[in-house]
Amino acid sequence: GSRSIVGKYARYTEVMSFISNMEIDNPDIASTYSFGKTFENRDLKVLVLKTSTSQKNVWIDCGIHSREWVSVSTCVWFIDRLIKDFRNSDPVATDLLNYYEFHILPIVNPDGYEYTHSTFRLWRKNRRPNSGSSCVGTDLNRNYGYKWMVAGASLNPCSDTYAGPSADSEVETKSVEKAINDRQGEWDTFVTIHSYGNFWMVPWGWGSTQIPDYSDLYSVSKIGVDALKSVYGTKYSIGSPANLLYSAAGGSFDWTYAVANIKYSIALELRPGRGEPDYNYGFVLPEDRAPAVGEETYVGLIAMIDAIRNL
Ligand code: ING
Ligand code: ZN
Repeated sequence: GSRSIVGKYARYTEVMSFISNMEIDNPDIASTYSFGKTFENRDLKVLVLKTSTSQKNVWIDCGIHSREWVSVSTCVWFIDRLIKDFRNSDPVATDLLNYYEFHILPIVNPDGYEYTHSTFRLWRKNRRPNSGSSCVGTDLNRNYGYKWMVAGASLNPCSDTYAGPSADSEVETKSVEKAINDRQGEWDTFVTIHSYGNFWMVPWGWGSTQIPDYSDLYSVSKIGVDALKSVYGTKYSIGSPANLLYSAAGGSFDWTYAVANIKYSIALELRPGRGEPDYNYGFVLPEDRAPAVGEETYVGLIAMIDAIRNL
């Protein structure tokens, strides 16, 4: 089968085939690398888009929480659009690919993602069993090794925000940290994509103190949300998880900001947002919204990253 998965809620193997096909069809700019295996032995595979002149890296990941399907479809949309814009000699896409290597991980948590397709639509965590409990899984966005367990996380394996037995206990978490550490000093931007709520977020997740770079991150985020809104009028709020949602420690972007030293560490919550007709769908946003969410998010992220490049 070879249906196009762009703008669809695709399965893990379809997303892996998609990035392999991108690599085969675009050998001048696209390559892939695997940096680990999940508990259920699925490949953690990144698509890289770059030209020979790139000098800094951007990381974008999706699907750390398996039920957030529109996150995964948005990473696929981003890949498709960036390649098309580059092929069409769009000036911003050309400048961006001449300066940046984009490392895109479309599914951080493939075991959980497949479980949401096969068994339970609202599963959030990974799928590693917990010793001494019949409850399965760790919340990967509570498992990263910075201020682990200081807020908004649980030590109960049955909780949806179970932080794991220790920081970095999960192979998915450890592997992402290693992939980033292996290219230390090359990153200037990290974006991790969730749903839902229409939030464009800056650290910290762990608590409500403001980061030293808040005004710089706010400025580029404002450029992102303004560009995003220009597409279909979707309104985003900018702030930290602690201020917009709740405090939550052990999240990936606290780690990338504090430990990996990636200044522009950003987390998105895609649609639906409060006050929108779709709000009650929550994580179960209908698939026919995926193209619009992908498109507006692409436009917002490209605007933000181009602003960072021009600093
Ligand atoms: N929201 C995120 C969560 O992990 C978040 C919010 C992002 C918290 C980054 C901390 C750091 O709870 C969803 N919907 O998962
Ligand atoms: Zn999430």
